[in-house]
Amino acid sequence: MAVSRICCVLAIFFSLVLGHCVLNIEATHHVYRNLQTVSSSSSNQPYRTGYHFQPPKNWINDPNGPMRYKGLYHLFYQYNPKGAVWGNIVWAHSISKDLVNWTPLNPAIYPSRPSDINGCWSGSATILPDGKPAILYTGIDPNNQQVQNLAYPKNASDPYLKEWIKIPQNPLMAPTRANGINSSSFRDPTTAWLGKDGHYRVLIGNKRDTRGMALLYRSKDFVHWVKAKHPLYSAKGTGMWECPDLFPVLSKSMFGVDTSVDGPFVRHVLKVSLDDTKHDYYLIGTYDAKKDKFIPDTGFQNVNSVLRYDYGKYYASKTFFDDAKKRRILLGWVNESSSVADDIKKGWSGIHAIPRAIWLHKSGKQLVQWPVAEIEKLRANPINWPIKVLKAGQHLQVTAITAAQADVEVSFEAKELEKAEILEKWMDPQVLCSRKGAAIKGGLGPFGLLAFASKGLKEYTAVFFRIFKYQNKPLVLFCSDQSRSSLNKNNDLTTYGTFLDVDPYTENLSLRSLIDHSVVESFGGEGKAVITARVYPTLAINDEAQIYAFNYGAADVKITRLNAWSMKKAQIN
Ligand code: DQQ
Repeated sequence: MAVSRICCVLAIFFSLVLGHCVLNIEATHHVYRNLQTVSSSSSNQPYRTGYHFQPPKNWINDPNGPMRYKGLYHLFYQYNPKGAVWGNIVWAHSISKDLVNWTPLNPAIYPSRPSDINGCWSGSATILPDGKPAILYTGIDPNNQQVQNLAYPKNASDPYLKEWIKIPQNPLMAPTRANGINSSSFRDPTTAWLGKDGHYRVLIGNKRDTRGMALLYRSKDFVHWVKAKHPLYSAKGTGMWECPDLFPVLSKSMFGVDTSVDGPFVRHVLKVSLDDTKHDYYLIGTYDAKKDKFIPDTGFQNVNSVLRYDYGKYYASKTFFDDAKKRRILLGWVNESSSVADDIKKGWSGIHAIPRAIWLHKSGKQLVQWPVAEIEKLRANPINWPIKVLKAGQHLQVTAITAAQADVEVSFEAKELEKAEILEKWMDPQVLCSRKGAAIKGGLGPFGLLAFASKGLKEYTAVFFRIFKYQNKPLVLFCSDQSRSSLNKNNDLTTYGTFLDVDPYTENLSLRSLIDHSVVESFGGEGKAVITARVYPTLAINDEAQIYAFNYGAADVKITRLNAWSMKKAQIN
């Protein structure tokens, strides 16, 4: 035991010091070959989450094949059963009745056939017209080629869908000399949709040179797939498109619809996870069912101005239609911001964000996201502040809740718009947030919340607004500043930010933060923009953590609402 621990420590030491085991394969994640089977026994675990999904140990990444089947929600996810870095990838499997409490089952899909012997990578579930589910996933074959495979439940009457059968015809889609597909950039099938012609369609992420694209395949029987001549959509300079997702949204309703629904009140959303930037971007547009083309309202001309689900850490997301509550649910992976050495020490890496309901904003210009209502049943010890003025330079503690595991909703009225700083030139909002972090006093703002604040404010994560005047109109900046979140400077302390489409003349600025030991998931403007941050305080842990409402601007602001709750622990696996 002692010997193996010493070996383990030596392996980590040499790999980190010499760095020779870090292979950056073109395919996807960093590959730390000799750390893929290293386990940890650390009992000091201040960063494990109380209600964000994660398994008891090891590495996780993308959510896969989410669906509701026979009254249960199923979540599969990319998982390394042997260590805290990416590798040995299988589809781990958990089920839930409420998207909050999860029960683990055995891995559902794991390497067992030539068509997936080197890994079972991401994919999606489709509920077929007979009500039975089918999973399309990427397998890595003996030549390390990416191919697409199909699995069916062994027993479709089992609501737990414990066992899956891979069909003998696999792989169903493969790179060949004839189709010219790059075998290391061909992965992550979407949920399929059924056209009026009775043919299924599915998208596969791909790139040609640096042109990212969603390849389209059609099938009559879900087994024989034929590649369409043209991709559904492509954009030059965007690099590999991972985990594409295409789904319909209703133009004037918060209800979700099944993936095959189309018609006059339907708009379509195409989401892609860009391997080059590690962010999830979405385009709103029209799906031309006759030509099998997606026509976005505005395209990918400038990646920085394309809308994102989340302006913090959030990747490889996937939606599914929840037929019980007629809503579309979005799930996403939130990676660590800590060093690989720290991940190995704690023995795990990666969590999932709280499932979000997602719908088209009434303007038609963007999506809105909100944590599923079920999460609210974890709320306890409600705190409700009376309306109060938060004076310039003031911070007030939100007391009487468990600050390291909490849900806080706050709204600010900021009316002294003549005090807003002038923004002469448009600037990247993330850069603006990092130049004007929470500690930099402003005119109107910064005001917002300090999460994971230590006594004396040596550590804190600040989520805040700052209002500028730009071209004579107010411009709202929404930031999450991690620069002081930890005294451990080995963490990624990048500040995140975006502009928020809210008019402070007519609307209050609302913020909801889901705070959970090492994650702060913040929804600005009633879910118009979301920023997720991973933080690892060294002082503000567990009972030592505090929450404040703060205003470091020159103008007073009014808190028109502050509701906060301790969050109970969920069964997260
Ligand atoms: N993760 C999977 C791939 C996918 C990537 C491998 C995205 O299928 O492209 O674990 O994070």
